[in-house]
Amino acid sequence: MKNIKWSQNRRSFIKTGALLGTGALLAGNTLSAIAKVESDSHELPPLGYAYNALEPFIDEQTMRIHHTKHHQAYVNKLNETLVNIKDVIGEKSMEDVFAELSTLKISDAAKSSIRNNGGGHWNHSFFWKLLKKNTLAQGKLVENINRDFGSMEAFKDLFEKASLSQFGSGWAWLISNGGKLSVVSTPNQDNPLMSITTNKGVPIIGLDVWEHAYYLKYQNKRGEYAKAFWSVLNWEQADKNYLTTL
Ligand code: MN3
Repeated sequence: MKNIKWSQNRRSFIKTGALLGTGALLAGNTLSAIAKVESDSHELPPLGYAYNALEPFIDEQTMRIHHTKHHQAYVNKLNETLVNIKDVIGEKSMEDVFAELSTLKISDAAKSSIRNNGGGHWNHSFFWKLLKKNTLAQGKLVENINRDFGSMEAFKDLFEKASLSQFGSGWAWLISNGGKLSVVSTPNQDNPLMSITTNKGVPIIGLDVWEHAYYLKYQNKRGEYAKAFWSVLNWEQADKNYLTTL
């Protein structure tokens, strides 16, 4: 699951160059300084579907604000942090940086930003891909959910409980450790890839249980939102996520 790179974004460099144009006549070193920062920066990924595509289970306004305001803010703050630590981060993938978070030679403030804003960016990028109506629960993942939890109902029950019992903001996860499935939760924007968590594994399914993810439609009823999640979970994507861990 090395789908998000710290230095993924070469398009920004090209865009910046095009924007400046040949008439800009910038000194070479100024241009290369801009390009360097830009090439290390992340962009908000497109949702890949309309903001109202998950209605009535997740409403259009929530999706729009969640994607364009909340996720964008994580991306912006992450980019601000990366400017200062790019020599340490280099070409590492986000996943590798999460795995090395405890031992990276960066300031505590930068670590905290990677945890919150890097985590926020990764978690939401992962989450958007997991949302689609009317997909069929089938394949290896479903087979092994039955193997590891006894039944689909038992798994869903456990996952909903994890969503509810995460105090304050956080995420509920289905994770894989070499194929073995378990349900965990993490606070804030932590995720199971981070060295600082006790619930390590590869995320297969994740549910954002921050109030910003559901409050407009569900208010305080997080349990109803967690139940509605099954109607918009993209099982095909979840199965793909799982197959990479076998
Ligand atoms: Mn969120």
